[in-house]
Amino acid sequence: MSLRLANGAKPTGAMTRMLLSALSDQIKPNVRYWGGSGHFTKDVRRCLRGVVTETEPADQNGVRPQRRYYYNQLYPHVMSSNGSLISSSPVWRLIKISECLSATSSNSASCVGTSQERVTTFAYDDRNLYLTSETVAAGDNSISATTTYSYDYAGDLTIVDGPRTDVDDRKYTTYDIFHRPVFQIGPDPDGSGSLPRLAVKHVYDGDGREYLTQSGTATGVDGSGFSVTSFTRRTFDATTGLLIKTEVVQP
Ligand SMILES: [Ca+2]
Repeated sequence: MSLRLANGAKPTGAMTRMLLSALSDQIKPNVRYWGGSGHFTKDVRRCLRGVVTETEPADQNGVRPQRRYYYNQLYPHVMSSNGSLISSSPVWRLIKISECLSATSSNSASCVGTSQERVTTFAYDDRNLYLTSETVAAGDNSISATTTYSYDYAGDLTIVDGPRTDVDDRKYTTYDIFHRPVFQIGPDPDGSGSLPRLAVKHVYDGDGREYLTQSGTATGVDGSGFSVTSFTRRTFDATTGLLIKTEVVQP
């Protein structure tokens, strides 16, 4: 975006940030989306940082279901020339979505703060602003469920820890040096019991195409002890590179 002040001058860095911040708060006009049958499917309001509200058509009770999106300016950190982490320019991140399980016909947000509100909140890490957790809770916090995300040094998502706390429901993914998923490993189905984890292995050819997808089991969260039970094999035309055959095989 190229900003100009009223006198035609270019704003300074700090002034640009102030102007962009003010502009990003400006709600753009409502955009109404229409389905093929001629009925509208939803109204969407946006500001510069993203969607602000999505409002569906009224149900049989005259209630218009609505999703409300909230954003915050967060500061990624970068390494300075003397080796310390410093705040970089702020960026907008989605931090909350509010929806109503039930609402009144006159106010799509009448549930806010009650058990009838479903609030999804997002948290980000301090350095790279990777998504680190997603919590779905009632508006009065009577119930909540949190999924957490872990990353390796390269920023690849390695562990998804689901909301269950009574069992270990973590899922794992390993990557090759090109950040392509290699093993996807499910939770241990029976804790210390003898059942292995369900696992999928992705195999790529020299052109980066996934020509083999193997399903099976693994004993380790890094894919060790992998045993194939079935696989999908893809064959590509040697001249055009197009997929010409897919085989699903039970060995
Ligand atoms: Ca868990």
